[in-house]
Amino acid sequence: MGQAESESDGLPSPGGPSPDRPAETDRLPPGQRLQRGWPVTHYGPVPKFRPERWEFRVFGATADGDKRGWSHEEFTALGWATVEADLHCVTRFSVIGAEWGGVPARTLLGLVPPAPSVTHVMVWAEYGYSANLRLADFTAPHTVFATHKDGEPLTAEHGYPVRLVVPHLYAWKGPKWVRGIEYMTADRRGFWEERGYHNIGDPWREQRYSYQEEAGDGPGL
Ligand SMILES: Nc1nc2c(c(=O)[nH]1)N[C@H]1C(S)=C(S)[C@@H](COP(=O)(O)O)O[C@H]1N2
Ligand SMILES: [Mo]
Repeated sequence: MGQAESESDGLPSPGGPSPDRPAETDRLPPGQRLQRGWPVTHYGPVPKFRPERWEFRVFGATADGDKRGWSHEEFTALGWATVEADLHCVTRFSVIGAEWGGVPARTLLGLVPPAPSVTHVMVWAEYGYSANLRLADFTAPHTVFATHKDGEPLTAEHGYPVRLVVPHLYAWKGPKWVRGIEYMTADRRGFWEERGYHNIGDPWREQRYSYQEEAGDGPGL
């Protein structure tokens, strides 16, 4: 789980931009290093995409109490946008400067409004992987259900057909192979949040592990 890992091996904190310090470095949160290329990181096997069985579901506390589902064809026809965003893995590498294309999370929220009492969203992926988000993290303008990166469709190992990108949180908060979202009226831990990782996961505050949580950061373990 990494609890034994040193908390003090971070890079010196970046100052302002300078000619001999590339802008990329200024975008590195504390304790992260710049990663060239794009490694594949996940737990478990890569699921096989079966379009005829695939559905993106919205359920839980919707405003009208109904569930909603989109086929792959329908999902890819929803309003599209591009977002420039970095990916910070809690294992300390960061991929800087990707252009993600897909459906902004707030677009989905507009299409299927949550009940007023909704405070959190659980994002569900294949094989039961999940990540919980505060509603404000979910509705942030750059939170996107990505189908493309740098103009190319995602590859299977990077989450095809749909993955979530939440640029301001550690990347485990962005499930690959997303299958649906659940509106919640109280917080509940997702897959890694139940297994020693921080309930919020802000890389700029180095919220890596659940033992760092303070009162109000998450439900009891
Ligand atoms: N379904 C699923 N999504 C996942 C994971 C996973 O194990 N399963 N791992 C997360 C973690 S820890 C990281 S760092 C990113 C890595 O994304 P990448 O493989 O596209 O770089 O995916 C995230 N999304
Ligand atoms: Mo990660």
